[in-house]
Amino acid sequence: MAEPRISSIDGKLAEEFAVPSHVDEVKEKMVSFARLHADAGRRVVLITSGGTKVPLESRTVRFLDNFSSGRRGASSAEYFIDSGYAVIFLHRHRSLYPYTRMFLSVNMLDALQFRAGEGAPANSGEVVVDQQVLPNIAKVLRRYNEVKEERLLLPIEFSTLSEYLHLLKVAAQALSSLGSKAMFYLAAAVSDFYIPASDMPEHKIQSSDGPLQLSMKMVPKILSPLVKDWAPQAFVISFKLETDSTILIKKARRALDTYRHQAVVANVLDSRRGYVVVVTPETEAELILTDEDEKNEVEIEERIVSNLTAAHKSFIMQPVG
Ligand code: 9Z3
Repeated sequence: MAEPRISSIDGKLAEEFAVPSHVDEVKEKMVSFARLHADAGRRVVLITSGGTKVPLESRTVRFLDNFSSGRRGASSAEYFIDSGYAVIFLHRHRSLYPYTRMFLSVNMLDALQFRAGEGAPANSGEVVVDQQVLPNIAKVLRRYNEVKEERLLLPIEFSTLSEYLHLLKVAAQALSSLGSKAMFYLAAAVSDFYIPASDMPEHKIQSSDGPLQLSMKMVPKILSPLVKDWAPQAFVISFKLETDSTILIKKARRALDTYRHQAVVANVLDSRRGYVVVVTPETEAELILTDEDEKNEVEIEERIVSNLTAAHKSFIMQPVG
């Protein structure tokens, strides 16, 4: 039997990015999750969400990070589940999380009250939720429990770029058995630059050594082996972020030409909550929230997910060629 093709990125991943110790355990969880939902005839989406952390020292005191809150990924997870998908949520530790994201601005202790009378011992008495502070809590809790009961959400955390890259690779491998029924929705804001493990100082960089000059390498383009080798039949969506709107569509098209995946969701940093363009080889769909939508608290992720789930359905039905 022929040996599977090892891409140069696989080699680089193994040499320059520390492998997380729990990677095999996570892969097994993903494989059983995929099997469970494939048996139930469900489609599965892997969502990446939040920013990656790039350490500057092996015993890390300092690191480079980015702005991503994880809101795009967390809210999209809810809309995918509502559309009948099971979701692997590969997210940055402590970034926004489906369902709980709605309550993050609330101090938990302000939302709770004692029901017991005055003078009860300090650690006894019933604690109840003040529904004025958390108006949607009952509805969200009910939905969260249904999702848990049906095992529709598999949360996996990463912090560093290395963890992200290795976990994305095993996720792609774990979902490859689903063929075209797997979707990759790569919304995480991934660093383009890193310091290889072999070039990294072990200890904290000393300010007494003078001004810091960093030399960083380019992060290998993970989309390439994902589309070509790890999950070649899957429906793959990447995100393109720019701050200059005049180059956005050109960059999105270039990504599609280079990686030959199915769509790019293009967005500009400042307007990302209200405007995106879903770019495919043949089409460009502008999704825009109106003032009326915003008044009604419509989220743009609902529109993105609706566009992509329809496209995924057609993709699954098209003859393999
Ligand atoms: C995105 O463009 C996401 O939409 C955001 C969402 C990160 C802007 P938030 O988490 O923001 O809701 O605060 N993600 C992809 C960003 C990225 O790193 N793209 C790379 C690029 O543009 C390609 S994979 O070159």
